[in-house]
Amino acid sequence: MEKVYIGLGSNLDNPAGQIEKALQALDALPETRLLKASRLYSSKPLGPQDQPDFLNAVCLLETALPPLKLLDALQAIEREQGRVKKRHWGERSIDLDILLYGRMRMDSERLTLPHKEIANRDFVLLPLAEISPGLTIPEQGQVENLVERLETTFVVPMEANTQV
Ligand code: A4P
Ligand code: MG
Repeated sequence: MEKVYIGLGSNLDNPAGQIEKALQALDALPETRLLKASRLYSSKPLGPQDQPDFLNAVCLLETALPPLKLLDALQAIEREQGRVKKRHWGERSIDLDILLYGRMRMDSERLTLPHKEIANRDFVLLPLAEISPGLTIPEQGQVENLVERLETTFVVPMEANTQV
């Protein structure tokens, strides 16, 4: 079993409901268990500004699915929840990214691990620090130090997530 961190984001079609539903779908994957989920964080869109604000969260899974099988499963959940690709960094009903897969490093056409933007995104680092204080990201350092290095943060935590 590997410990895997997933980033969840939504800015369409009831974002809080989309994230809740995706967490349940992740917990229901074969050979996979949801261990922790962060609160929801409201964030300004990164990328095109003419789109709604996002809700973001991260969760920790334990899974026996290998990385590409897990990516297939995430993309199936995205399709199931009606995600339609509109534009790069654009609006979406649900986006599921593999942030970390254990300490694995990988750079293939379909999958880069750790996620290539992990150290630059407040809406990823703040919820990661919430559920796993002291977490180190391979080659990048400790999550709290990465948060300090951000120039600005625009994310605001919502009420506690009672899911897990
Ligand atoms: N891919 C490669 N590595 C990974 C990985 N570690 N996890 C590939 C998941 N997928 C990975 O992604 C395109 C391809 O990345 C996938 O087919 C997969 O094979 P995509 O989600 O279809 O979307 P995209 O928009 O073209 O690019 P990208 O870089 O994935 O966008 P992001 O990074 O997902 O950004 N603003 C706020 N505040 N909050 C957000 O959550 N999200 C986005 C989307 C933009 N702005 C945002 C947010
Ligand atoms: Mg994505």
